Amino acid sequence: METPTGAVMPAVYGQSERPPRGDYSRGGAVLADYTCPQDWASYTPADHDTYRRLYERQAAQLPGLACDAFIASLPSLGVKDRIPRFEEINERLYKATRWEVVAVPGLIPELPFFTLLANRKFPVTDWIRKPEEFDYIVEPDVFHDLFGHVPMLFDPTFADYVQRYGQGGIKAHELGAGEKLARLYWYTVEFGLIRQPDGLRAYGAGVLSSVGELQHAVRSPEPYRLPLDLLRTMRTRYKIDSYQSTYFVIDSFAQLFELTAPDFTPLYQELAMQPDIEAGVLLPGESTA
Ligand code: HBI
Ligand code: FE
Repeated sequence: METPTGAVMPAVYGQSERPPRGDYSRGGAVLADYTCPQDWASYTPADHDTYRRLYERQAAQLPGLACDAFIASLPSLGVKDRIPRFEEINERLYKATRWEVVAVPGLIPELPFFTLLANRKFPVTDWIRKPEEFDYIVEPDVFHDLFGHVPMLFDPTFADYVQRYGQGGIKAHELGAGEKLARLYWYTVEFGLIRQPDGLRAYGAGVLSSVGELQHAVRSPEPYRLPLDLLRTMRTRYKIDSYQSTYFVIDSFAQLFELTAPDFTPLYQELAMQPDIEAGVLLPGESTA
């Protein structure tokens, strides 16, 4: 599939083999870093209504399931009854943590993705799911990215973790370890859980933006919940189109930030010698929370 720079885009995203959904040419409006203007005028009344309904349903679910930082920052997303303009969110986000939301046509290859994060730019897909996809969509759309990811970027410590993750991702890409590091992203930024004094809560965007997974991740006795550990987490495979059967739990966002301080090269060397672990498996001696 053609891309702005003429390179052929790898069709593998995480583990989905399908070509990405989205218009990656936009008549030349997609730049070499895969960002493009948010095509706000292209949204239909149905698109705005889908966003309004998704926001209303998901926001009603949050008390007791979403972490305090997420609930405190959600109002900073701004309008709830239509798809926000990214530049309106950026006025508040940049003041809070010097991050900004940038529009992309959809999933982008790992190096441009890591590079945007390393520059405190969060790539937000600017199209929204169709009404018939209301309950589930595999690929990240504007609701998943805005509602799921952006409120957490208002937390200064978490915001620094995501930038450091991006910096580490560029190095991992050079070492051929992008897939291992992608698991750390998956089990923290996308599906991470945090232990608060008042109990377990979700901070991962994939959980927070999903109507069914929020209860499953935080309340269900089914999935395993293990303490976040770099090696264990980066050995653990994941599925992209079903609820997770393993979640990783942290005690604080400072713990996440400190975790990414050291150079991961020796970890990648050790990982290369250890077999992957399927999700939904406990190793001998491990116990689930
Ligand atoms: N592209 N737009 C977008 N959003 C993502 O979350 C994303 C991506 N490309 C790759 C990717 N995530 C993951 O494989 C990263 O862990 C690399
Ligand atoms: Fe996401």
